[in-house]
Amino acid sequence: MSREADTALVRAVPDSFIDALRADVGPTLNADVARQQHDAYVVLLQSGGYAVETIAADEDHPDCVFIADTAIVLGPIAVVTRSGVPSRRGESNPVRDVLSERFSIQTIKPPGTLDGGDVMHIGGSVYVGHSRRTNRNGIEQLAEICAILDLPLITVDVHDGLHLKSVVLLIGDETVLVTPNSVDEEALKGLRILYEADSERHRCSALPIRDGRLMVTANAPATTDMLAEAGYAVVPIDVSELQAADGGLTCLSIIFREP
Ligand code: CIR
Repeated sequence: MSREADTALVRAVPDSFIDALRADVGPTLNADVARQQHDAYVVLLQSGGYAVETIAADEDHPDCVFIADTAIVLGPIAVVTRSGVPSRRGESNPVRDVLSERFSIQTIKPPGTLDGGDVMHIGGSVYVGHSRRTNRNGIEQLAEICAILDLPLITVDVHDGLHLKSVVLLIGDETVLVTPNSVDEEALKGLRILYEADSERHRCSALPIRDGRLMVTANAPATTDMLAEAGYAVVPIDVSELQAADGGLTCLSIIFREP
């Protein structure tokens, strides 16, 4: 899992972030606040032992900071995705350029759609969310890529959440933090499940970092306490402005081990 990884690829916040996609209309987004919070996220990754590489912001793509949706790294292969939302499809090119220096590239082609936020690599298996953003054809293309790597692919139906990793988060070896009643949990059998507090439904995001700590969003104190009691070395971080655009901690970086 990510503890063996050593590079985190991130993307800067554009001024156009104020036009980022979001399910619910809320107060106007603030790009400066998002940038400060993103900076803190980068510092935390660096303190956790990652070399952080930053791709410049793209003003034509308000959601570009959510870089994890554009590509996933599976061993020696980087899969360049094809977003389920057309306005995000142009985000991939510079990410592909950076990853192609290190990995062999596979690309999801039409009519397939796949967002990186729907793909989770746990131990010897890959889990993919069938969601509003990732369709059956995208999953079939990913299955062909996983077959090259001899990795079983498990499909998880996402009922209530943008992406699989909006509601199922890898927080440690074979352990996931799940938003209750958000996915078909049958698909997760064999994994240890901890649940997000009901009072914080869809608020908590978490990301394990290389030094063994667990980054957790600051807006979820009850879930954070539960995780601390379960033995996790939690480190809260405020990314509320990025969450206001439906992002979480996993979608802000592509973490990989240098080949
Ligand atoms: C979107 O709707 O695509 C962005 N505003 C948020 C993407 C968040 N990505 C993720 O959870 N993997």
